[in-house]
Amino acid sequence: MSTTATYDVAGMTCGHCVTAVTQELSALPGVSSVVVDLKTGDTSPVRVTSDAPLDAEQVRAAVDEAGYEVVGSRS
Ligand code: 9UX
Repeated sequence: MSTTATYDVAGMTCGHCVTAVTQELSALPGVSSVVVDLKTGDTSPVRVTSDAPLDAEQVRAAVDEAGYEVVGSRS
C-alpha cells in the first residue's frame, strides 16, 4: 500500500529547480516517487508517493531546504 499527495510549490522556474525539489523530497523516509509538473510563473503541483502519509511539516522543511515554498496541499 502506498499513498499519494499533491503539494503546490511556489518559486520553481526551471529544470534545476525541479531537480532540487525532487532530490529533497525523494530523501524523505518512505518516499518512492516524486513527479513535478513545472509551471513556470505559477505554483507547480508536485505529486509525492510514499509508503505512509507524510508529515506536512517534514515536506514543508524539505521544500524550504531546496529554496521553494509549499503554498497548498491535497490528497
Ligand atoms: Mo533555475 Mo530555479 O536557474 O530556483 S534553479 S530558476
